[in-house]
Amino acid sequence: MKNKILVIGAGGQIGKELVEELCKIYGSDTIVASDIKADSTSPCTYEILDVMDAKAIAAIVKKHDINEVYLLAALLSATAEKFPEKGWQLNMVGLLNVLELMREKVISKLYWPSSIAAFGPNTPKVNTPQYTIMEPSTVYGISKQAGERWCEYYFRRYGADVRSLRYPGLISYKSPPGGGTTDYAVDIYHEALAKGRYECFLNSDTVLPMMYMPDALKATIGIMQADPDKVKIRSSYNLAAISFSPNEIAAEIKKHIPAFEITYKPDARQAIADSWPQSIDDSEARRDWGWKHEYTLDTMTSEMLLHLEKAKK
Ligand code: VAH
Repeated sequence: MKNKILVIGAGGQIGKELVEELCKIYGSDTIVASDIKADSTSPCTYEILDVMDAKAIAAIVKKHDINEVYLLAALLSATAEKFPEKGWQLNMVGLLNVLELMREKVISKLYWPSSIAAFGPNTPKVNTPQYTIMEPSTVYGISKQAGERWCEYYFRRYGADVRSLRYPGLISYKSPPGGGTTDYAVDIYHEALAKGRYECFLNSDTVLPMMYMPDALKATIGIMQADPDKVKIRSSYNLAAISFSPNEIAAEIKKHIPAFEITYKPDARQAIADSWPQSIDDSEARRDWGWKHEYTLDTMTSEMLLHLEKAKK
């Protein structure tokens, strides 16, 4: 029985930490990490892989007897606005390449991340429900909304066991963010420790849904381990933890670094953030497969500063 797991996009903000966590749970001999660039630090077997190359994916799946795939390769919101064609191609062709392996029964389970970016400016902004208006205004969001439709289509038409979560902004100390609009919430911790000040590229009152990486990893592995009958939504589940604005995270940091100063200089990413919800209703995920978050802004800030401080020594 094949039971090996392939992580595509292992070099990204989520991928690096997901590979570490999967190796802890299943053993590093069960995990194969892959990305477009080499990585000599990988804790498990590593392959260079372009997710746009369907034959290369199939060859690695065959070579390593892969049964499950976590597909994380994507261009995020801010980067995809700079390179719209590449953003669309990478995010969509990559997904369809792996969904086709599901249809052919070459692999039996797939995790693919959507995002709150799949919502748009006409979506209700507070406690955004699972089912609502979705008119994303970014290439990244359009690719996520289209990807959700394809996931549900392949489930209904071919029985593909694909599972998905609409991630909020993710915050971690282990790996840098990768060109997203929520990256400020990672950069601010680094700058607070390094310089005691931070110039934020969003307005002070821009509230966005966010999540500490350990909670995101718990949700990602949790939905993949869930009994298939409990995964009732096969487009993508809303997923939530905390929502805050730049001035709220700055106030939390000031509890630890009283002299910390924040200034605001909104850039093109403000329009992207303004098109997204402020908070998410994830009651379906909590009801169907027992999701619950652990970290608050307070506990996340304490952990982020503690680990970043340690890393400086
Ligand atoms: C981005 N971090 O900013 C990603 C995420 C909800 C935001 O999808 O593009």
